[in-house]
Amino acid sequence: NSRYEFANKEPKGLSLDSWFDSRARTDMPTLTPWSAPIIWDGTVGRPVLDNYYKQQKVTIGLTVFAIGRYLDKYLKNFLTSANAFFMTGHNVIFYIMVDDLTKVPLIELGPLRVLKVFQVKRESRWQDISMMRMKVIGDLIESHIRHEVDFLFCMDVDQVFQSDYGVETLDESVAQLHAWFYNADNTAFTYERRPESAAYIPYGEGDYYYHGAIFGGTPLRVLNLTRQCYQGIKEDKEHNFEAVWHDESHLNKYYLLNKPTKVLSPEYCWDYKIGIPSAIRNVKLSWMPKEYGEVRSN
Ligand code: 2GW
Ligand code: MN
Repeated sequence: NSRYEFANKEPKGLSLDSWFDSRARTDMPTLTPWSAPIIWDGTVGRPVLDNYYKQQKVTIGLTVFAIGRYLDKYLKNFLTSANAFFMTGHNVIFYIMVDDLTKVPLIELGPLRVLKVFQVKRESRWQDISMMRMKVIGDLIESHIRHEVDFLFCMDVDQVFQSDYGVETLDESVAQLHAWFYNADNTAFTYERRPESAAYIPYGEGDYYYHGAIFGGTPLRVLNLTRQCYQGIKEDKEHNFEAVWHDESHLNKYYLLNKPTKVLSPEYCWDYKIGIPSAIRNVKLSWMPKEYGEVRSN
């Protein structure tokens, strides 16, 4: 019942078996109950995919918001590391949303990389800074992004790329397993549990706890996601309600109803505070430590 039509960008001449080995990891589930691949290190033959996407001349977009202190504190490291490790060898457009154009760091980009900067107005509450991303990303997909890229990722800025984050992550609708919950039972997931919220998920339901720091897919799929999440955020606001984990709660509700076609292991967004369990073999992106008192004092 979506307003959008989804163009099928699945690799056409490329079957899942030609690049994905679900048996390469026996320590972790590598397929969801609806048979979407869960990308763990070792399950992917990346050269096959790299060749395929190079022939297709794909362009991949990456949106990131850096507002207020997050602009000073995180954007430079995020961009520098993304330039080095995000979709190396493929065309990339970075869409940077900031509240102060004069503070955008000057970094030397690789040859296949373009940076587009947009000014957005700063919300006074941090919860609104986080949630308004759904609205702004949706508007930007409609006006620019859908004409410019084949695939899109949307990420938090308070993280740093550690190694190649490649085309094995591309798909129609891509969700990220949250590092703290990949091994947890669904009753432990921090879904919104109050029935008054549009993000409500009852105990016993839900497949995974997904992380709001990364979501992606084809532009139309991501547009649909951001519109539906923003709709839920607005409905809650009309009832003076706010979901427990803000946009992330609405994202989890969305993915419960609209199953992702690919799921990324927590190696794609790891929190070193947890340590390095044996399942985590190759970290591609990691959380930056954050002193909540310092950055969350607005
Ligand atoms: C956010 C919280 C408190 C104070 C400031 C901000 C803030 C966020 C800000 O001042 N400026 C800013 O640009 N942001 C953007 O929002 C930035 O891109 C940041 O990465 C993103 C989400 O905020 P963050 O990273 O502090 O939230 P986390 O790491 O606790 O993230 C999870 O939960 C959030 C909802 O509470 C989101 O769903 C997020 O996607 C999740 O990773
Ligand atoms: Mn974050």
